[in-house]
Amino acid sequence: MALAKAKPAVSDYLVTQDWKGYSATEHTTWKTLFERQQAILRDRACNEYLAGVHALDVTAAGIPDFRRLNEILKASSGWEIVAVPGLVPDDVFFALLADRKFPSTCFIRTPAQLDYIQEPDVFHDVFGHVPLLVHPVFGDYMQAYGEGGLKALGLGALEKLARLYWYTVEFGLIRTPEGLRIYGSGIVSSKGESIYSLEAKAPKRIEFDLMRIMRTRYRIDDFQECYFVIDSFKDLIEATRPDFTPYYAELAGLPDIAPGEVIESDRLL
Ligand code: HBI
Ligand code: FE
Repeated sequence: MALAKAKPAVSDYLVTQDWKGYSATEHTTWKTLFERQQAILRDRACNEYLAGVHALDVTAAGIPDFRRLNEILKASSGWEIVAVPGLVPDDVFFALLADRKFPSTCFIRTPAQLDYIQEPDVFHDVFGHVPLLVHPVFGDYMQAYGEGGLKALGLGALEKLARLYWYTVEFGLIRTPEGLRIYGSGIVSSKGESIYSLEAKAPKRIEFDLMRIMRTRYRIDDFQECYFVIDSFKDLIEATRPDFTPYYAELAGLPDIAPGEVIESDRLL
């Protein structure tokens, strides 16, 4: 009889950021990406995101040292960045978030990939995700998502819950007194989509609706065909606070919605 393979532990996926090992070219890639996005996001990203960039002292200087970021991040929010080599298994990802640890990749895209890269790199993870972890309500939402993720795995509902992450954490828009703003990390880390998501005519901008989002498929290879708009992070965390078990049961009987489709109950902006 073969010995059962031990399930890898969360710690098996953690690495150390070799900050001194980054080349001048890699730091220059960060600088180029940072400066481009800073100019675009000034009037497009939400204030909570911009405040996080400022609080963490993330600048054009180069790829941040996770140890320095963590001094500020831990003290301000209890979150911590842990370095990972790339995408980690879902259960590991959720367990880390539930423990207020955000897994960040360390590598940076090549100069040829400035405008588009499918897998997360350190620019997406640190510039895109980490600033909002400073915000107390958003930070709690991310932790709750990790806890919900572990539960969804047990209920076979990961596909539904992953759509919530996609349409909020990655591609969310928020209404503010100054107008529509971006908070999704997939948008803030993309030059093209930062402009497209707010200004293009084509995509649908739909008021946040939890069940509707969990029925909506998404594309990972192009700009989104729809974005969901929240009014505040408090509304977002309130809407997602209940136990999702009955929601998943209801969703099992409802058809999926295509990314570009509009349904009757949609409130379009
Ligand atoms: N791993 N490093 C990393 N980053 C992610 O965003 C990530 C992951 N593993 C799984 C995962 N995301 C998905 O489960 C979520 O997007 C739902
Ligand atoms: Fe991401």
